[in-house]
Amino acid sequence: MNFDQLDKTMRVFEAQNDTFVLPGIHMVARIDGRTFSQLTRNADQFEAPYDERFRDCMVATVVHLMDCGFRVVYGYTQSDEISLLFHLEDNTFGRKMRKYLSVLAGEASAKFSHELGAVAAFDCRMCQLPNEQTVLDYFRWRAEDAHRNALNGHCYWSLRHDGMNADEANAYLMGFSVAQKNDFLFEKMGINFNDLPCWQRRGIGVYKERTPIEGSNPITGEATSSTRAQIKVDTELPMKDSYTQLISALIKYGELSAIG
Ligand SMILES: Nc1nc2c(ncn2[C@@H]2O[C@H](COP(=O)(O)OP(=O)(O)OP(=O)(O)O)[C@@H](O)[C@H]2O)c(=O)[nH]1
Ligand SMILES: [Mg+2]
Repeated sequence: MNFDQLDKTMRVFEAQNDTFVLPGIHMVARIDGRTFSQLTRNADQFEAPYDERFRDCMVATVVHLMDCGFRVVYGYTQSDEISLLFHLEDNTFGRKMRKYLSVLAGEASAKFSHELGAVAAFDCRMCQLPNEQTVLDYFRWRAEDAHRNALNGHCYWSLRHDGMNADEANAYLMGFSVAQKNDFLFEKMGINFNDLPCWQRRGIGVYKERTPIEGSNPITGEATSSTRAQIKVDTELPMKDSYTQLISALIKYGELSAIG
């Protein structure tokens, strides 16, 4: 068998099971830190439940992923996960699934490790969503998960910082409802959950925002005005209907307008 024949024969084994995302399907990739419970526990420089350096590494990774060759209209991060919403017409790699999964996991792992200064890896999965409503539900789901993580994390770590071990803290909180957790934080720990930083309770969004720029024509001196799309890292994401409207606008226009 010459090389060309061998190449043709072997390509079949490589590509036979390739799958593609159908046109008209919304894509959201979720990229999640691999065994980050261990990473954050072993590297004892991280504060728990929330660490600002860890957050900044995650945000830098989102910004990088939004500019690594795909058409991403919204990035969202909370805890050790990142969700990326692609433009409905994104056609990178002909929508070949394995390229999205492997490239995004690889780019995220490389960028985060570089930011952190230690080896860290991410996995990646793709949600294929049939319509705009399921995209909106997806992001509501992840925001509610952020809220739950924040409440549970603050309850658990306030007990740990108070001297309990992991088993004692888990046993103490066993069976607590959401209301009881809020009451516990407020009455026993002096923490008003609603006063905690918004980025911890809701996560962080990244998207393009178009802003006006005023200038002047270098030859005539006349005033000029144009617009520029800039990446915005939103640490004060809105809630409920306002959040839904933000994501709807990004689905529709691919960016937000700060012009009004
Ligand atoms: N200390 C600290 N830990 C964090 C922070 N953000 C995320 N983490 C850790 O990241 C973990 C993320 O949870 P998971 O993704 O469910 O756990 P995992 O160990 O990464 O497991 P797999 O994703 O299944 O590989 C949390 O349990 C925390 O331990 C932070 O700001 N500070
Ligand atoms: Mg993880």
